[in-house]
Amino acid sequence: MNLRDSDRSVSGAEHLTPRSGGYLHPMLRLFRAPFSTNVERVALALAHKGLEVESVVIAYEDRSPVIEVSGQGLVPVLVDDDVVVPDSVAILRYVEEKWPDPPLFPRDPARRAELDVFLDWFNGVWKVPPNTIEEELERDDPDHDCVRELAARMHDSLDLFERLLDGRDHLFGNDLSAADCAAFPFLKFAKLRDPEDDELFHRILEDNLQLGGDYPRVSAWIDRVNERPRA
Ligand SMILES: N[C@@H](CCC(=O)N[C@@H](CS)C(=O)NCC(=O)O)C(=O)O
Repeated sequence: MNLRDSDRSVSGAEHLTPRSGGYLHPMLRLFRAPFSTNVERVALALAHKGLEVESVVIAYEDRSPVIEVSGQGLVPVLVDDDVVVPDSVAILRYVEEKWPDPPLFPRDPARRAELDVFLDWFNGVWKVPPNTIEEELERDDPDHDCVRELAARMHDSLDLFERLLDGRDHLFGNDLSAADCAAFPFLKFAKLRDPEDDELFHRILEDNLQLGGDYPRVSAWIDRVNERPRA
């Protein structure tokens, strides 16, 4: 999506100056909201690439700044000069294409395809139980059997992540990749939740991903990725 010159002024949002210590791309802006999992995906990726951004922090009660710039109301949205990129995974791919080093996607086509499959699975399959639990709990008469079944599915998925981390520091190898950027902001709730963050979706993640001392590799990976910088 192209952004016309006349659209560049965005009102009603708090503009932050970039944090110190990195390269400031003069035309890179990130529309974000506090505690957003999908924004954190992008913040990890941008920091990995050494890119700094001007942040435009929106409140969910007033999406007008992000709608004005992207035609839709969800964050993150990355604005690079006259290119507007909504959607966290699309942003990860865009950033990789434009700033390939250090990489977040494998250069080998087969390994790249495996990572593409993981990203589709995480968004299209793994996220379904927590999203459905949230929808159920927001109903007047939640189906508690359904919630219990989905909660068990969430917890069982920890086995898979524990195995993905067998013998390596990150989900797709020893180095950070787009898989870690995509999964960490959700899985981190197994250990970490900001006390100020009381979003229902995040409490569902926290409640149903408890490690209980059983997933040492997942636990160490959460600590490892959490130490990384965010843009
Ligand atoms: N597929 C989008 C989803 C974006 C999304 O759902 N963003 C959330 C924040 S994590 C949002 O803007 N929520 C506002 C709302 O749902 O009202 C992506 O991956 O970026």
